Amino acid sequence: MSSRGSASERDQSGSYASDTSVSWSIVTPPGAAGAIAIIELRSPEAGALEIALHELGLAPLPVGTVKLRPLLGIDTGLVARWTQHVCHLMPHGGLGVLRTLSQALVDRGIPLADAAEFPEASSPMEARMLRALARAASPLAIDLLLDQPRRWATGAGDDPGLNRILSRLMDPPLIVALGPPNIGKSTLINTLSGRIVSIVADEPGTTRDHIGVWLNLGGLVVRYLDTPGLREASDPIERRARDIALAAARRADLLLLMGDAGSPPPDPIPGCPVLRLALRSDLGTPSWSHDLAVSAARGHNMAGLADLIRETLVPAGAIADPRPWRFWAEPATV
Ligand SMILES: Nc1nc2c(ncn2[C@@H]2O[C@H](COP(=O)(O)OP(=O)(O)OP(=O)(O)O)[C@@H](O)[C@H]2O)c(=O)[nH]1
Ligand SMILES: [Mg+2]
Repeated sequence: MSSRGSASERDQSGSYASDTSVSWSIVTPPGAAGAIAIIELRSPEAGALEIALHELGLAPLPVGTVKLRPLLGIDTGLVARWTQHVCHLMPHGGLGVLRTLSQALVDRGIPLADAAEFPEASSPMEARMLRALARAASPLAIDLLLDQPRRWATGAGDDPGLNRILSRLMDPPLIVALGPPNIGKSTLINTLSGRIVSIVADEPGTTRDHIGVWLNLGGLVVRYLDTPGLREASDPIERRARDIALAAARRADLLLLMGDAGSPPPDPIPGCPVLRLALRSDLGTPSWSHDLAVSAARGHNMAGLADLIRETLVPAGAIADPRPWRFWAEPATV
């Protein structure tokens, strides 16, 4: 092929890098049970896509046309030429078809977009790892990601539960703080973030809307939402604020159910991992059972709270687990 080296050339050089400007990626959602998948061929270079389509055995397709075509002898599907630089192949959406087509594209010298983006990578898996490294939210992800090409090369299998936990290192999990008014919820978010993000006052109903920050808890980056105190809302603004808090709680990866020595035990909320926290512990600790007592104003147990949250969301055992981690979003294709 004029625009790219063959697979055997790449093998001999020991490098995955090729001189093509055309790359592909799967743009339909990973694992979606759709009847049709979309593979996007893309090139920043005018004319490169024509050559690639020709060499894939696809007849010329003017920009703006969609045709039903045989796809590399593997499937039949629509081919849509959106622009000079973008063309979509739409095979059936089964994982088997996708895997075979993806491999055929790589065999014909058209790299996965990751590999095109990281020509210094020595394998598609390493290119994929480098891309993940660039977007990982948590510092704790770095060493794990760097070790993934080696782990996958061993042929060991991954584990869905472990994948789910470790995905929290890529996309920050959502933590929602809930509790009655005037117990120190906003003081806690201010202390955890080291700055004033939420107004504090000795008056119930100070926080009227949810306030969010990203926090780095010992290497795990989380999204943390402070919410208005939960109470029977008398006016519409407070009712709206309470609804917002409860809606956020339904999406949370972890709920912090809070109270202090003077408040009743937090109501259990089914379906989401929960930590029960006693705030303002310098004024006394509640009789209801709690996972940790903290005083944000006095700085008491703040490091313990960060450790507890991190261990609940991403246990140290998951970080130390030697198995490979499926850290990418699209189906495993190469
Ligand atoms: N003694 C003591 N007082 C605290 C502590 N944390 C917060 N407070 C005080 O408790 C009062 C309420 O604090 P906030 O952080 O505004 O409470 P909140 O739960 O966010 O209140 P709402 O926004 O109304 O729901 C303020 O006067 C704080 O200074 C603590 O650890 N110890
Ligand atoms: Mg508040």
